[in-house]
Amino acid sequence: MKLHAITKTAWPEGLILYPGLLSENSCKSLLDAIVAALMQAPLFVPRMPGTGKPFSVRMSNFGPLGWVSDKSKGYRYEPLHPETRQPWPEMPAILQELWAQLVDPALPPEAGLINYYAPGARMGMHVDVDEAALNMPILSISLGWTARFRIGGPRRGGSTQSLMLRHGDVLVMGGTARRCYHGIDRIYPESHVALPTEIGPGRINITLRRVTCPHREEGKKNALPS
Ligand code: MD3
Ligand code: FE
Repeated sequence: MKLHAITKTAWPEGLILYPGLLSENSCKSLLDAIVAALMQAPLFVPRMPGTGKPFSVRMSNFGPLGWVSDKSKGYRYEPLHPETRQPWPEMPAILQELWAQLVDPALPPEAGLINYYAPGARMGMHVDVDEAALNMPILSISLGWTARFRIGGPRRGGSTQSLMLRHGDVLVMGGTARRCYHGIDRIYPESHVALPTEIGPGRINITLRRVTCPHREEGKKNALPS
């Protein structure tokens, strides 16, 4: 008899899923806040540095800093919307409270990236390294359609695992997971939850991030942790 050893990699350390943590009422009020924010700071199309290839995901932000990307300057955080040149809308209290409870009450999130996935949109495998505060976890909230999320290891091309992210789910990535490759394979109209008509069909993901690092000098972006 032939014995097969199937080595299944465990989830990366520091990845915590809270399925359905947000109640339907919380999801609804968060979606109201998102609709209001998008009136002030409309979704923009981020572009790959160098090639200018557009992302299929459209974005906006809450908070003092917003993640943006364009052909010439690439991935970075900016205090102003790239098209309106206005500050990003304020971080809703519900997001600030969630971060204080699950991540850190002392250092509030600086960026609340709003990702909108229309049907067919996806996000390729990448690591999030545009933050100086690489040791702080990232908190993500999923709304609307279900997504198949994929996470690998710290290097591109290693083994990966997938998990479903559904309406109301909260995912926290700290520790080892914070530096792992990840992406969204596809989204599914699995549930009956519909995003507000002002947004359209599909999925919204909010990621809360600490961007600056109080203990690290300015301009030393992406410096290795001490
Ligand atoms: C794991 N967003 O905005 S959220 C991103 O669903 C991003 O829109 C995906 O990846 C989305 O950068 C995934 C979950 C997530 C966010 C950041 C991570 C997982 C992560 C950073 C490190 C490891
Ligand atoms: Fe990411």
